[in-house]
Amino acid sequence: MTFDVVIRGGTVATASDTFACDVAIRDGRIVALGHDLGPAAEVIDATGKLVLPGGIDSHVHFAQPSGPDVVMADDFASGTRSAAFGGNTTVLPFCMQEKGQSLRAALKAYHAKAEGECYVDVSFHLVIADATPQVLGQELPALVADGYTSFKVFMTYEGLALSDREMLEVMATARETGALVMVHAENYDAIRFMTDRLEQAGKTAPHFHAASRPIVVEREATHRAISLAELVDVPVMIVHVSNRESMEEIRRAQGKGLKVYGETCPQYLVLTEADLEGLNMEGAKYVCSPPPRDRASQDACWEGLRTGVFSVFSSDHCPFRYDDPQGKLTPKGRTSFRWVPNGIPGVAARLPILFSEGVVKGRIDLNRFVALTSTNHAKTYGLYPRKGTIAIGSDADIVIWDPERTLAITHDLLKDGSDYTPYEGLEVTGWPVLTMVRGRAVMRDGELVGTKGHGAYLTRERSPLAQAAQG
Ligand code: DUC
Ligand code: ZN
Ligand code: ZN
Repeated sequence: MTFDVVIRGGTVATASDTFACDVAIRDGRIVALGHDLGPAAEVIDATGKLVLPGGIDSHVHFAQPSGPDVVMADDFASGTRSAAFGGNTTVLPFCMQEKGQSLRAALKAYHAKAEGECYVDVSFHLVIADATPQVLGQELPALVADGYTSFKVFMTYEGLALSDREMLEVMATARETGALVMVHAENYDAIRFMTDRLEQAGKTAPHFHAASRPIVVEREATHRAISLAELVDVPVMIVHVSNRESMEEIRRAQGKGLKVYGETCPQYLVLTEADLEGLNMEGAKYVCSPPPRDRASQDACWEGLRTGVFSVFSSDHCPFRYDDPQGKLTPKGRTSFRWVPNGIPGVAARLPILFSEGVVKGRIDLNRFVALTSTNHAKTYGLYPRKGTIAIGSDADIVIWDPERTLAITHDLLKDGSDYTPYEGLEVTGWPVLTMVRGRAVMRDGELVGTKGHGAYLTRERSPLAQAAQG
């Protein structure tokens, strides 16, 4: 029987094993693993390369309303294109509810933005900004049943921050429906207090963004989120963790047997607060929340990745153009860091950074790399084993990886809609040479070869982590 594609001569790595083996694909799925598998319409030579499950980035933002006069730099076309250039085959963007809006209306708008536009597969998390009885009692249970099985809640930001009571209500709904709650953990009042004080002292440059939300602000909120989840007896994922104190809160909870999970991101491994100190407004390129911290925090994040305190490594890709009045250089942002759009691009740089800084430098092994960039995302968010592994029956979502290619990251390699990368000049070893989504190449040797619209919307199962809490 002829296959559509055979990937020949590579070294396959999953979250648990590394082995020399060919991969045969038919109708978008992996159908055979082994040697001398037989004829195929296309044979891809992967000699000297790694054959890995495609990256799954479970934390990205595309086409998100970002306030008056500010425009996010990526829509679904450019965001998923950039994802493919970085070796990703599935991304999970957020569908952001706005105050007063129903979740169904928010979803309708996001589906309209994504429909026919995607190069890789996508599935939405829901952001709950308006936890009304209608949303909690009617909409969420129906939407979880329809495959929207994870929600994010914010403890900070005007128009997004939930009170502790609202957090508890959302968590209780998650428990009843078997959904997984993701938490942005920073103390809103503390940030407002610090921001007001800094502005009163004339400290308005971008680098004061970091001073406005120091580690204690994140650590306190992390502790509180975990405590609320403990009260409700529901699993939680603390996203974009930046430092040791917050990591230790998660570790302590895990040690007590609580179902608390953690995520960290590239910016907390290779950037520091000092990056926000560029001349003029240059520091705005690094404004994200939580902010990058210091070397000791980077070490803590590595420890969390190594020891399993963090089970997923995501980009938190949240792109704004720099040299653009609708981006980082919005006129209001020049008056105070308070108004600089929060977020940085990273979907294409995530895998190279973790491979180079992690695998090549001996901090994590290859199987842990696969777990942190792909398998654990699929397992956490209800996509496994369709996604996140190389196994017979799984979707043929594969990245062929050159483990020896060394280059300096430059923005032109990443193909996103922004005009800069915060990782410009960072030298990495390890780079994707082919990204395949359900058996079709999307990126090959730095060229876009896929078609817009090949990326499909994925409805998801309930997270196995969350289902355990039900009942
Ligand atoms: N939180 C995110 O998850 N992404 C970007 C900005 C933010 O605060
Ligand atoms: Zn967040
Ligand atoms: Zn985010």
